[in-house]
Amino acid sequence: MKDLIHLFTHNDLDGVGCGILAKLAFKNKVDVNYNSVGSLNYQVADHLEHAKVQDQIYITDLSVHEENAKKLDSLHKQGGKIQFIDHHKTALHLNGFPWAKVKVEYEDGRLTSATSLYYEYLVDNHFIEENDAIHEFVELIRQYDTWEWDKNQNFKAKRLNDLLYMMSIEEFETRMLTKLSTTGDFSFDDLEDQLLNMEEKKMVKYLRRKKREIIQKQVGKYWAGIVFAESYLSELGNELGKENPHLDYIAMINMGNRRISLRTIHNNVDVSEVAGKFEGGGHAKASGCNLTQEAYKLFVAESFPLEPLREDASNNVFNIKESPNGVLYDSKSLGVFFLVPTDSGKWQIENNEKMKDKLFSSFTEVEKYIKRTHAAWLVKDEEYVSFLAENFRKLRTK
Ligand SMILES: [Mn+2]
Repeated sequence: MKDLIHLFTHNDLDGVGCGILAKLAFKNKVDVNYNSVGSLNYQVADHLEHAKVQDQIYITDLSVHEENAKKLDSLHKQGGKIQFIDHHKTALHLNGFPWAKVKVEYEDGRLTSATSLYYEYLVDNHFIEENDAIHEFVELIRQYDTWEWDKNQNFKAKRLNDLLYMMSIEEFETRMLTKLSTTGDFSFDDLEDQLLNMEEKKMVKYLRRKKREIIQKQVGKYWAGIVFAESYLSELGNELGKENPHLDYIAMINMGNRRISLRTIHNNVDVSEVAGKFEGGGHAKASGCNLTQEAYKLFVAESFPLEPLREDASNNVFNIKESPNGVLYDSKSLGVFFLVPTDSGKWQIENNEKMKDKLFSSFTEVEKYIKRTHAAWLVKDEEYVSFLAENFRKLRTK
């Protein structure tokens, strides 16, 4: 009489959180099956072939297709114990079945996660004993899965996710089960802290290197920042996007698996639309697609002869963006650009001692123009100060 309880769940942090809670509650009576989005339906269908009516089946954090839903429903009608718990909008239609509970947000507006919903289910049914460590563990996962951690700058949630990806699911489970079985707060031990710190240092170095490799290129109607990368893609896409607001999106190309990851920080750009052109899709702000022949030509072959962008000077005190005293940029093609605000709040460009006629509605617009057309970069304070001194001297001797 083994494996009376079966849990089918996702293999990401939120799904693994459900697996850990199930093991805390049901100990060795539960068999946990971790799945990718693509493998869940296959695994569930396979299990239903020989499922016993007296067994309990849980499915969390991933949705079942119609055929499986029908099979689950008929098993349920025969007296089968089935509980489906999810928080994805795309699964809401399953709420029509008595065995499904899909909830996207709480009454107070906070977003749910599969782990938080499954925890509440286990508590309500007295399957698990509450403690502070479990409470915190569940909340960290909920914040990570819903991106609330980013708004709250809750790096403990981010570190919990990093830790999962640094080891096997089994090792992560074992570590978490030990922490959650003892009283006290949820915290990382010395070894975990060291591992996480080392990983963070590695990431910072990697991002610094990648920032020097970014190439800009117009692809269709959008300006893309192109970089070859295969690690820390979500952090890299976010940082490159923030540092290059003049680019519509960032394309991170992995030559090994022939995939492109697309990220944007702009609300008016939909990268799932771009991905759709290359056998891909996803969300408006984060998508992925294949490195098809056409994508290879546009993103790789045509960008190969182009030089990487120069980085803007950091740590400036005087030559800073939107400065009312003017902002100085340099470029390989046309030399220095001095961006100056006009009395009416618009911006103008001085290049080679000549003021251009064109007026730009904002600093963002004028910077976008010189960066896109001349790959200009913000110069260091020293150059800015000597530029201003030189201009002042010229004015006096006129
Ligand atoms: Mn989830």
